[in-house]
Amino acid sequence: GTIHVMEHPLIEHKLTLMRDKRTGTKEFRALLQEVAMLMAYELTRSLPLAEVTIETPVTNAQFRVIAGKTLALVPVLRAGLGMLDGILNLIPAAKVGHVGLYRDHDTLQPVEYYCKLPSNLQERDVIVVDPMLATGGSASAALTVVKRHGAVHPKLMVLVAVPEGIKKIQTDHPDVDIYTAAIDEGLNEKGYIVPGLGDAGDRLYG
Ligand code: HSX
Ligand code: HSX
Repeated sequence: GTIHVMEHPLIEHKLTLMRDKRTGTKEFRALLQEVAMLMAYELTRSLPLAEVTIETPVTNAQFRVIAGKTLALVPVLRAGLGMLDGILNLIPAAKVGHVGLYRDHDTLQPVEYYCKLPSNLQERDVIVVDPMLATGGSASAALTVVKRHGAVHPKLMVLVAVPEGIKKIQTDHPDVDIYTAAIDEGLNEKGYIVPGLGDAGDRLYG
């Protein structure tokens, strides 16, 4: 898949504020939703349009509306929820599914603990949403889940990615395009993204 780094001064500025450890929970939450909305704006740039006839108060004429499949957003619990409302601000008609994953302490493998997805996933444009792509274990597992429920060529939208996680997704899911606001240096010994912004779930929810 292709990796798209969504470069925009507003996205970069807000992400920098989020990286600052002095930024508190309330502001961090607001910034993540704002960045998610801006990323959704960029990501939807290539949506196909179709001609429709519209009766204006003056005349009938041809105009264009978004065509094709309804979007389905799948935030990975729990940090993915931090981006959901921002995206829904722009795409209110999107369907939403939830996938919950935790890491098993013995096997270190992601384990699915919750899964509720919209019907007819095979007919939708599915976007898996999670702020951090670190080792890639969680996102890869979430993509496997949505594919098992029918998703075709789902997309992955993250805030910060590292080369390790990108490589994992490209190996496990070569059909998946990744959209990120930044590619950071790498992972430290604890699996945290460097320089990163810490644990997104903890910074969102404490
Ligand atoms: C980590 O993310 C582990 O798999 C945890 O179980 C999971 C927790 O994420 P969050 O609830 O903080 O978003 O990689
Ligand atoms: C964080 O850990 C994020 O929200 C993701 O769910 C996960 C990323 O870690 P990894 O599975 O890519 O290593 O809580």
